[in-house]
Amino acid sequence: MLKKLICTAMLCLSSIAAFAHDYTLGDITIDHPWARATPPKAMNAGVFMLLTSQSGDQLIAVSSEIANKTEVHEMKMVDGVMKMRPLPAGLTLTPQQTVKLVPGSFHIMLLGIKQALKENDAFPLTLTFAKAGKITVNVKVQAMTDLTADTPKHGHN
Ligand SMILES: [Cu+2]
Repeated sequence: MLKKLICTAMLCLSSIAAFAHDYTLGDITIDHPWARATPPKAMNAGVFMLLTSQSGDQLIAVSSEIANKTEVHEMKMVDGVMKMRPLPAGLTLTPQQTVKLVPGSFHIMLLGIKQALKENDAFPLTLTFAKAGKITVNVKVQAMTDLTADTPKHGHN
């Protein structure tokens, strides 16, 4: 149901919403990992998904062969400017609460991507959780022209 709500908000095509694209690892559900398509010379890209842990966990590492570096970021207002910064200890998953990695909030940042991300492409991303361990998910690339207002701008502290 959550996926449907999220996809409606992002004006997903119904074919994307219908695509079975969930993963489970231990008691963690990873729902609809996707990345926003990038312009041809882009250096960075954002990856989004919904994470739910029944007993609580911590996303401590992320990696992908398509980027030089991969970080978990949060977005915060600093002096009236929205900035993103890495979460050094990773992302906390509170028991039974869905953590939404969505544009404008938490996200996984691919830094130094080796190629532009094109709509309908897919690539592997490995997530490591403190308790549940490791899983590699397939990230779908989607065009998100309706959400260009929060295209990642990098203001790393
Ligand atoms: Cu970022």
